[in-house]
Amino acid sequence: LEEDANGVDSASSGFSFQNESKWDDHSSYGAKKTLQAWCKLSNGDWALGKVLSSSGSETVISLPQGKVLKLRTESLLPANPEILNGVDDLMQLSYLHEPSVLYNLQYRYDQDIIYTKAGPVLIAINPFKKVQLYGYDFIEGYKRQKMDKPHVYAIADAAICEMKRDEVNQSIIISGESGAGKTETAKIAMQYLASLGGGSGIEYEILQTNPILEAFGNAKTARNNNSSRFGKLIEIHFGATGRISGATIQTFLLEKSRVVQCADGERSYHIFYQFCAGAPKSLREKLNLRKAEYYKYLNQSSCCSIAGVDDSEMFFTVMEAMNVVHISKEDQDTVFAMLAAVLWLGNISFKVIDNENHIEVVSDEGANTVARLLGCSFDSLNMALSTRKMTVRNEKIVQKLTLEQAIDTRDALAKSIYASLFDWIVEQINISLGAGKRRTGRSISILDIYGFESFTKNSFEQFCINYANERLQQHFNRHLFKLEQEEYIEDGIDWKKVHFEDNKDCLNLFEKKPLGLLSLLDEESTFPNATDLTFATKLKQHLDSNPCFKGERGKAFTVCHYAGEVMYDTSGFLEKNRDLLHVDLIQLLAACTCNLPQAFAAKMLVQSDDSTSGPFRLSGADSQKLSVATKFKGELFQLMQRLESTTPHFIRCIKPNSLQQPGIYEQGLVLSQLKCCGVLEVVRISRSGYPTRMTHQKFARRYGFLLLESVASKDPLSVSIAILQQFNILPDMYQVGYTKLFFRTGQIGILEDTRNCTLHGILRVQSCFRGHKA
Ligand code: AOV
Ligand code: MG
Repeated sequence: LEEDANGVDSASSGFSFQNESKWDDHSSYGAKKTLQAWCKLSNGDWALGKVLSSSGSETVISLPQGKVLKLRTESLLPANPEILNGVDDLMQLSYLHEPSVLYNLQYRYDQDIIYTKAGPVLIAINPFKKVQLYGYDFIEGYKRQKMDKPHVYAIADAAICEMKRDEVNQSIIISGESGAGKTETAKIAMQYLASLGGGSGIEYEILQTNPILEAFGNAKTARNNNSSRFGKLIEIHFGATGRISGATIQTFLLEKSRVVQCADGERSYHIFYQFCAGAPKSLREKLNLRKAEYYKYLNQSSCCSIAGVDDSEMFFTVMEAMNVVHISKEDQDTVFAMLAAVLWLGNISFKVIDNENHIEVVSDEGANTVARLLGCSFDSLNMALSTRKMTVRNEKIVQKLTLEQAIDTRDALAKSIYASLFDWIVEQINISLGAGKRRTGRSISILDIYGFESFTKNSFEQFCINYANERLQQHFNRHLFKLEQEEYIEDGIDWKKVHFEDNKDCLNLFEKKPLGLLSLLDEESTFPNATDLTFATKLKQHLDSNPCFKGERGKAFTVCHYAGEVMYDTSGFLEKNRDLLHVDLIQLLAACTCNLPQAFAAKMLVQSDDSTSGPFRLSGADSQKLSVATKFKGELFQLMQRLESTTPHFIRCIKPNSLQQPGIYEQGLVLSQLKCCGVLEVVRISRSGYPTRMTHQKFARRYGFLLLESVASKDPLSVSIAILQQFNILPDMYQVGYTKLFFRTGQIGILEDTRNCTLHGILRVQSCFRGHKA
């Protein structure tokens, strides 16, 4: 059946696609009278029924379980003929509407065919199990173009071909909500690119960055057992010969709050558990390492293991990978010492020393181990965690900290050590991948960021993650809807605009100055007396009239994202946005005898220096730097600019159920994801659109010599029209614009074939002739 279906394309199947209304969402069964029809059940799901009888306004259908229903004819949607079951590309469906798309994807999913094309976009449905679609044979199949079914490999291959053909950098942009399969898909694409080889093992090195970055940057969340908590762009460079010459990895905003706190049932970063479970005895003794359950930062969420995951085995995989990317044994030991220091920081305890709740650090195993691992004395650690040096009216004073302040200070230190460690590792990887070298060739970038998130409680992290997804959605819209349609309109062809959900209003809500979410957040962050509540109130004051914003009671507000509404709790927003590490702590790190803390401190000082000209300044504080949100926004803008200079290839990952289980296909969940990324609209534009286009000049030059009769007027347009007529290209198959000719899929093929045959013919005659003369 699969085979049959692929042989059918919409132009030749007898379901000619010139009749626009038949793939209109609203074209009801009534006008079509197909043998089967879709009806919506009371639970919102769609069911396929056999039509028993139809009398104008009422239709009787029988459903699979033997149920017979009498329904209003206009409530039914026509079903596709069975020959179209499970087509490779949704473009081939005669009736394009919600149930037909859902059914087609499910039909394939049930047979473990997880990839389907939606015009130019690849849809990937997470199988939540091993599927036999990868590995050497498949890679070779796609490389030799022997396989042509939709696949990540096919996308990667297209990127390679277009990079070579057009000499333009390419990007593979992977999106989808949390747990949809972006990271796995990115790895599959990398696997294909790596198979091109590069010499001296560079391709293997590139693949081995994955286990390292996942260990340090992924964690179990309520949505995904292996959720990325950072964004990643990997740019793979190719030399003149088409082989891999190196790579650069750029990461975006790691969720560092997770190091000190995570929700029930979630975990901190994988590496902590892997380390506790897998470190060899000598290392355990040296670092005074215990089981994960012993550490407060790890045991607070009552979840230290993941079903089916062997943390201790993973530790060896990560160590091996670190060797591959040339992180020396010595450096690895320092990395582990930093991890242990972070864990022991969480176990530091304080004792209250007066009736004003001032504290000092207890000199126990926790504090002494931290001091030893960082390379500082207990006394300096105690000073840094229990006091704060300040300048008040030109006088230096030492302020004692309360228990609450001390805990915050300790946690801030743990977070900044971990985040610095993460950045340091990425830096080492980049050095090893030759990121610093001058590049001459082209590149393919793969983007894998954290997916859209909506939990019961959403904080600053979700705010940033969802903002990033909003930006990415804009890029997707721009390329698939806006630019495409603008080109048609600019060139004056007859085009009925396809509507799409533009998310620019929501982006505006975030980015508008001075009254957008980010600006208001920054402004509030500069007031020392501001609180999370005053911030929420301020948002309500200024944004309540914005249709994408809803004020909520207390410290909350709601944003209407392209992927759904999310209510944010402003608790901690200001603190996390300021992200100030007090100089006392930077000085503590700088004075450590261990080289990594020193390096971290040096970097922090440079960063706060760099950004003195930035818009963010916390009055009264002795350091100034960009706020987290503003810095993130800048990074996203840069990312978008970089992507704009590439030819994009889009992959949309879809999560079939919220249970992370194989074989379960929840229609409602899939539908909402298809809707928010505009899959139906993409298919509609591609199907009615004109993917091939050529200027009049180029067209006349390329095919003009095929004309049998000479044309009276030699201008390119007249020549072009004459060619179209001679080849009998049907008027529905092309349009003539002011500067270009636009063709439907496949139309230019006839001309190209004739051209090639003719050229070859001419060449043969010429060589014959030359042979004769000789
Ligand atoms: P994400 O990257 O989109 O979420 P992942 O790529 O981590 O999602 O996928 C989640 C899980 O789904 C993986 O750990 C696998 O178990 C499974 N999975 C996904 N794709 C495949 C596949 N092609 N074959 C087999 N299993 C798969 V997040 O990072 O949370 O947004 O922030
Ligand atoms: Mg991921």
